[in-house]
Amino acid sequence: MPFELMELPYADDALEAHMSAETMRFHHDKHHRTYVEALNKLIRARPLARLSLEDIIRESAGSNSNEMRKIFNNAAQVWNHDFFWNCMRPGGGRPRGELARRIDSTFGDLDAFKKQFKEAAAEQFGSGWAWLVLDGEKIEIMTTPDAELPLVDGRTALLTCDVWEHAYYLDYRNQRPAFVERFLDNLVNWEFVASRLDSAAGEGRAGRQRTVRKRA
Ligand code: MN3
Repeated sequence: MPFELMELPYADDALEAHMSAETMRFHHDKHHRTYVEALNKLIRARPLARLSLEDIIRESAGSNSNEMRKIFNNAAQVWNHDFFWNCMRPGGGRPRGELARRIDSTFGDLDAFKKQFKEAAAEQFGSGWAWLVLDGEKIEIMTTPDAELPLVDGRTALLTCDVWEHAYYLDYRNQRPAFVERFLDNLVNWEFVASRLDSAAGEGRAGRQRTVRKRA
């Protein structure tokens, strides 16, 4: 079964005040679609085609083969974009509960988190992604170049912002920091971010319980 382009979880003009329908049509309908179609073409008739998207990414990560690099880049960009669309919703909001507590205890407060995230996103040289991730027990900000993504290092993505120029050039021209600021203030779906933290914490607990049972 070939991979399909994920449908946006909102209308293409739903984020219009901060991300225009024109950007959405280029970014989702053209850029994202191109990654999906390229991936399907590259894996056709390969055993890899039977794997999940995440397993294709793990299998192809770090390969020296040119063909496998192409597979990694396209598979990772499909995953990154699926994740990015889910990280946004019209109206944004504020983190609550455990997520809000973790942000406060790690960064000081939400504003300090936003400042650090924005700085990291601005400093990512060239195309890439800014992330909030769970690494073991701690949450942290990181960036990756090109199509690279945290799951390859065993980190759990909680939030991402696409900082390739195609994500902001139509609306913000060359002003990446302005785009990231509007993203953080107005677009982040914090409930989705919290759900990622909750499920990762659940898996962590299950893993520890399994370990305990094995020892006993
Ligand atoms: Mn993009």
